[in-house]
Amino acid sequence: MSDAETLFEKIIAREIPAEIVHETENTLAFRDIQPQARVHVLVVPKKRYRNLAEFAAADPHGLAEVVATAAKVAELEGITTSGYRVVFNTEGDAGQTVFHVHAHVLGGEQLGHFGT
Ligand code: D5M
Repeated sequence: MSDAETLFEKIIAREIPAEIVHETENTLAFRDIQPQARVHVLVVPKKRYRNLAEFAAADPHGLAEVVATAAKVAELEGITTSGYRVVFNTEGDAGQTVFHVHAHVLGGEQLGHFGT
């Protein structure tokens, strides 16, 4: 893993602004600056891992906390019943651009279906 700081560390440190919607001891949830749905929130662990693979291998309990925070965000946003999607873009083909693992929580409208 590269040691280069990402902008998410700066958001966690409150060095750059973000619209924070929820915080726990080990996670932070804030609105995506380029929303792809009416509700689009990112959930990050405060400790940095490059991607889902590194996070799952090094800290499965932390991963469970991030997923639980994603579910909490859905509850706070009022989309638990209407439905939502949780996505971890991982590396190049998935279009990961920020190499501090994050879950996208998407909902608040009918989402495009993928798969068959
Ligand atoms: O997702 C990275 C996401 O991070 C992408 O949807 C835009 C979002 N982003 C970029 N800069 C910011 C700031 N400053 N605040 C909030 N959200 C931001 P990826 O899965 O890596 O493509």
